Amino acid sequence: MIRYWYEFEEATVSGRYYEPDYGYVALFTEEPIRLYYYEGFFSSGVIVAEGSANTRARLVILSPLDYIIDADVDGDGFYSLSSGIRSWDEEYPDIELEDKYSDDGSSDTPVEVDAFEPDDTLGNDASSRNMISTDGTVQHHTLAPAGDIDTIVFYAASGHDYVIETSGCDTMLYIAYSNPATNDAAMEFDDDSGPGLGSRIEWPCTSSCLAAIAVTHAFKERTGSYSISVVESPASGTGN
Ligand SMILES: [Ca+2]
Ligand SMILES: [Ca+2]
Ligand SMILES: [Ca+2]
Repeated sequence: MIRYWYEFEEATVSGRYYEPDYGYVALFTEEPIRLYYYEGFFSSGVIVAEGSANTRARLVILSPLDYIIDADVDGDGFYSLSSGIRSWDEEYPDIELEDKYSDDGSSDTPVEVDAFEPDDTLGNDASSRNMISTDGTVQHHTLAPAGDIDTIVFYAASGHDYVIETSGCDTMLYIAYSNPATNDAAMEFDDDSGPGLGSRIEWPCTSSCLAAIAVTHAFKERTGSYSISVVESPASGTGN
């Protein structure tokens, strides 16, 4: 069924899909599939295929660029296997589902909101920003409620290297920095270079500045806890 709205149209599916060898699954949309007129592809929606004994697979449309496939293979109501975030552009080769949820620091018990909040945006006032030391001191944060963003800043000195690392849940790590002399701003990003599904960025600072870190969960609908540290060292290169 398709419904038309001012900015988008929504489609829902329902029914059974029969496969000659495996039988059938029931199909339904947990969230309608939404196509904005100004986007080239679907923006959101969740399609579920339900098999016997409550086993389920779902396609979660994250944006016109990416999606996730999750599976509940034992019918316990919890999607334990996931493809992770995939790009539609990668086409659809054999997609391996992995046990991404059980060891990522996420759990069924609610994760507490941490004491650093509110820190979803950088305060204008320096005293309202959360600073982290660059001597490796570990800070413990949570990404809760779902969709939480944690911003953390540190002073970076020209000619020094910095390693920013998270461990715990499946984080995404961003660092934004600027060259105050030229006003050039840049950003780097990492997902899984740290321990487990943690993140790690090695960043050689070439111009002293206040560097801003942002941490989010790789799955915007999930919560989790993580540790973060920043380690400063003299530049390893010889040109400094
Ligand atoms: Ca937080
Ligand atoms: Ca936050
Ligand atoms: Ca990650």
